[in-house]
Amino acid sequence: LSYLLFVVTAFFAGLKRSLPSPSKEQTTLPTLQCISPLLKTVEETPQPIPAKVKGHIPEWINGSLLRNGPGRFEFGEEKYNHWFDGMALLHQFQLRNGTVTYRSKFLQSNSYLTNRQHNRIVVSEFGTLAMPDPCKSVFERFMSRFDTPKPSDNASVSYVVYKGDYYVSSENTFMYKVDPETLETKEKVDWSKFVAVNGATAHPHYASDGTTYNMGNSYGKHGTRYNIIEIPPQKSNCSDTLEGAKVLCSIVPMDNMKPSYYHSFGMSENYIIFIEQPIRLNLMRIITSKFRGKPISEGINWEPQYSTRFHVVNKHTGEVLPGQWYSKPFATFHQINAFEDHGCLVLDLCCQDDGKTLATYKLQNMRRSGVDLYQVYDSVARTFPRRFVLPLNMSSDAPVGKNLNPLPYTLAKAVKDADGKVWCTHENLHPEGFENFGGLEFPQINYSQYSGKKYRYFYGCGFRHFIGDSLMKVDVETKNFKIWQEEGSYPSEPVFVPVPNATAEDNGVILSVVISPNENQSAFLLVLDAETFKELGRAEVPVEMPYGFHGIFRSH
Ligand SMILES: *[C@@H]1O[C@H](CO)[C@@H](O)[C@H](O)[C@H]1NC(C)=O
Ligand SMILES: *[C@@H]1O[C@H](CO)[C@@H](O)[C@H](O)[C@H]1NC(C)=O
Ligand SMILES: *[C@@H]1O[C@H](CO)[C@@H](O)[C@H](O)[C@H]1NC(C)=O
Ligand SMILES: *[C@@H]1O[C@H](CO)[C@@H](O)[C@H](O)[C@H]1NC(C)=O
Ligand SMILES: *[C@@H]1O[C@H](CO)[C@@H](O)[C@H](O)[C@H]1NC(C)=O
Ligand SMILES: *[C@@H]1O[C@H](CO)[C@@H](O)[C@H](O)[C@H]1NC(C)=O
Ligand SMILES: *[C@@H]1O[C@H](CO)[C@@H](O)[C@H](O)[C@H]1NC(C)=O
Ligand SMILES: CC(=O)N[C@H]1CO[C@H](CO)[C@@H](O)[C@@H]1O
Ligand SMILES: [Fe+2]
Repeated sequence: LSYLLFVVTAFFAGLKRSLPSPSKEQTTLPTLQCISPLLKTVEETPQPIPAKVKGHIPEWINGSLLRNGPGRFEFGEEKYNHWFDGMALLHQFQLRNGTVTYRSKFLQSNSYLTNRQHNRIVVSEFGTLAMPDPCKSVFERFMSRFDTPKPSDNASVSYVVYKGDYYVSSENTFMYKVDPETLETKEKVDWSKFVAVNGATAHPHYASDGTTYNMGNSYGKHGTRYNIIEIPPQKSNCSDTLEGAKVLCSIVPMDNMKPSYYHSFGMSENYIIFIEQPIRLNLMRIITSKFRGKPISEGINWEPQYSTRFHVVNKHTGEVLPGQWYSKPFATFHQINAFEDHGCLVLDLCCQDDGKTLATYKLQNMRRSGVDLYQVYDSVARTFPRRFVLPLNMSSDAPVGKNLNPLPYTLAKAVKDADGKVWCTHENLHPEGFENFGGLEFPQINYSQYSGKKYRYFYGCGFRHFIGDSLMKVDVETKNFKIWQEEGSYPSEPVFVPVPNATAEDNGVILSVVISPNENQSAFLLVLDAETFKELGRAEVPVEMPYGFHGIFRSH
């Protein structure tokens, strides 16, 4: 095999690998490979096509990897600005008895259908403001600025499961139920019809009894609230979709007109952990965005004058714990895991020291090339896995100024101030040298067995580019890590699939979809042994696929 496979288990202290594919000439600035072919509109593949298997795909893998992400970036002459704006393309890699088939379909959302019908962008997206219909009169066009923006329903971020049904979700009001076998779009579901929230995140948590938890904001007459939502496990009677969902508890923001943006939240066996971070939604700017001719994305800002605060809620009672846990400002999109130990919460997160990333992921930026591309990439903070410890069980006479973390295996600190606030300082969940791989995002664990529990391994993508360019496995005990990478290859979020009757946490495989901007390199589904991180096999699919966001494995 002519590809490059790095498996690095050693401590990386000494390793000095220069950053992304540096150009040969010493004097020139670093460059990055142009990835615009991975950010372009593609055709759907509605009928399953067979993939060409190389190596060996274990016969016991029986099910499908379902993935979501943007697949169409323009209608007619009008183009989206932001990576998150592209229309949802649903992918399915079906694995059966060592063979693989692929299919994909566009989500038939209202945004998609309306835009296609008009052959222009009618529905505004996160980073793209739909322009008024040019056929309308000047007066009508002016007045249309005062309409409330039509909410988009392009659920392009992830697959989620509620009551055993599959949905695609972004983080707004609407989700779509989809048929995981055929990828057909089924009914549209409006969160606000079931529970008093304006939407929910694309990253719910699943408890072992099937109860699902999520979070969403509400903007009522009493002000803005962050709400924790509980969705019951089964369908009872004829109750469908989200019936029975309820608000478990509401949390008051630090600043009513500037609530935090959150992309996910943490959950341990007994607690929900909400991280109120200094990425703020400036409601005034968002409400007036259309009038001011700006997309919604411009109302979201990094405001590091605020600290980051942790809120802990008892999942069974809905009670918000009285503690005040804070940290210096950081931004987080994905939590890795959380668990309880000796009266403390251990919280592992992918963190950035600065939260300006959202604004940088504009398509215009990502489609640059060479030095230009490198410079924009380099301006974005890297994301690193970090561990925080929150002592839950502090008596009021706990000493001020002392580290209250009793756990011997982590250097994370929690120090109480005279005013009762507890300042938490993280421990890096990675060794030195890890920086050279660009940090880690898209974290995944052996979820069904270890979510909310003490665990040992997580997986993720390294980001020496705007998109993932390696796969990693990190051992949180030793902090050793393993890596898979290949020149010119961009792997997606790694999804762990356990071997039947597994005895070890990492008995199973990692599935990831690998794509390349090189014309001679076909897209493929990569299957790694999760334990050794060595390739078992790959299934090549001669179809263009853009880089996507999240996926889920559905076993048969
Ligand atoms: C995979 O699952 C399907 C559906 O349950 C079943 O019909 C099939 O026999 C299974 N195949 C293998 C190889 O286990
Ligand atoms: C699985 O594939 C093998 C050959 O690769 C074949 O011998 C076997 O019959 C297949 N099993 C099923 C259940 O299709
Ligand atoms: C099921 O339906 C019956 C009759 O319609 C109703 O009395 C009962 O409360 C329902 N149960 C649940 C859990 O919704
Ligand atoms: C809280 O602290 C007390 C005394 O330090 C201890 O006995 C108890 O187990 C702790 N609670 C939890 C949930 O760990
Ligand atoms: C996690 O690991 C255990 C073995 O410890 C295995 O039984 C289980 O199926 C795995 N679950 C998932 C979803 O990976
Ligand atoms: C896994 O466990 C099931 C039931 O516990 C058993 O029937 C099956 O043979 C086992 N499979 C393997 C591969 O050991
Ligand atoms: C594929 O193309 C890339 C650049 O376009 C080149 O660097 C690489 O050597 C080619 N690989 C093969 C196997 O031809
Ligand atoms: C207007 C709107 O809600 N657009 C959404 C389209 O989908 C992306 C990705 O999920 C969201 O970020 C946007 O908010
Ligand atoms: Fe996400």
